[in-house]
Amino acid sequence: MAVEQSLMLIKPDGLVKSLTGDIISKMSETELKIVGAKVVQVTRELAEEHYQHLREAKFFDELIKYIMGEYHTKRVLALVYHGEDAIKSIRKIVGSTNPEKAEPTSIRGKYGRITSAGVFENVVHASENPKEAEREIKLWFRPDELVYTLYPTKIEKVTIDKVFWK
Ligand code: IDP
Ligand code: MG
Repeated sequence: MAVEQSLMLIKPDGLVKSLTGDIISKMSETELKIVGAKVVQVTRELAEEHYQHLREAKFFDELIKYIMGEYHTKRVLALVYHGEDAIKSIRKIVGSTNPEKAEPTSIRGKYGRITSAGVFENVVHASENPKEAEREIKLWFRPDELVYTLYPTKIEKVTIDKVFWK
């Protein structure tokens, strides 16, 4: 078994149905550690980059609208889990992509549905393999938003406008 990390997203349907607590409780069965967490308003750019492997799928436009929150709420909870066998153990708890085929006690089996438009509203995302996990974690999080330095970093000098409380 390898120590891994995985990106988990509680999608807009999960947030609007107040499932965050239930999902995080269920995740505690894995004994993995949360090493990053934030609420994100997903831009089109982030959505299309995240689901780049599905660009040709016939449900792509609907999927982008779904993850951007057009049907529920414009919020996604992004979490990074770290620990032994993280990817496989999370995928098991999450269940199959199609919520109707997912194990009934898995997160997607319990809470997912297929809409009349054919969108799989399956409540959560979980990385499929270590390569995808690395790509996704780097897409969703900056190094300083994680409590562990999971991947090599570099320092660059930049000048930026930053927002402060008045
Ligand atoms: P995964 O989320 O289980 O890794 P992917 O194949 O990577 O599954 O698909 C990403 C997301 O696209 C799914 O979670 C689901 O929301 C949506 N999706 C995948 N396949 C279908 C489909 O056949 N019809 C409608 N939506 C789908
Ligand atoms: Mg996937």
